[in-house]
Amino acid sequence: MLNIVLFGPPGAGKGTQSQKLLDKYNLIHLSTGDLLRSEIAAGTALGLEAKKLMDNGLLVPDEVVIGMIENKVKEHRQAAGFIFDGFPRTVPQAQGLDKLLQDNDTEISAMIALKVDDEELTKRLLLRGQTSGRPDDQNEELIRKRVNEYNTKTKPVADYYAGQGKYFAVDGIGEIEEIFKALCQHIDALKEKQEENK
Ligand code: B4P
Repeated sequence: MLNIVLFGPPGAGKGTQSQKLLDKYNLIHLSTGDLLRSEIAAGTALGLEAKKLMDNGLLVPDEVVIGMIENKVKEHRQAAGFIFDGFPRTVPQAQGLDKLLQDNDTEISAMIALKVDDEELTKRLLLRGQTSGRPDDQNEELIRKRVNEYNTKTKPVADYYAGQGKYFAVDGIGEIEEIFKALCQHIDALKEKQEENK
């Protein structure tokens, strides 16, 4: 299986690039942000709880997102692989994901990080906020809080995968197509390696 963690701060282009990668590599897209927003739209108890945190730029508890991902991985046991978008966002989530994949006889192939500076992130998210209607994209203070959550809780996840020799980074600033090409180069190299080891 080809299991990719697409990593980066809020607004780095994870969702944008995931959509393109799915089409090319026939993978299942698991975005915890999207899963949480569907819970909110459906008005579930989990959604109501998550909404309070998300609207304030804070992370949702680890056990909630790990549980959601577990259900989805089990639903798609026959998949060619997964793109994890916006997950894991903390080291305990990364550990939970490793265990879950191990229980399903697979593992993370690589984490690929999109590198974008804070000023560009703020600009992109404020722009998206003009049309997305997402409460967490509406003001600069909230966006900075999300970036701060990323810097304190999420960044260490990169070290976690670097420790396993699975961390790669690409420049997330520039044309969407160019960034996509850079991601594909890494993924094609991984696929080749998997073929050689078969
Ligand atoms: P997410 O839905 O994951 O939101 P995001 O990080 O804001 O989005 P993303 O990074 O995918 O957006 P994209 O760059 O594609 O999370 C939302 C909230 O849910 C979190 O704050 C948290 O509360 C909660 N949550 C989710 N997962 C969680 C977890 N695992 N644990 C705990 N809590 C969790 O797009 C941004 C904008 O940039 C778009 O408008 C796009 O068009 C634009 N863009 C993309 N690429 C560009 C480029 N190259 N140039 C210019 N603009 C570009």
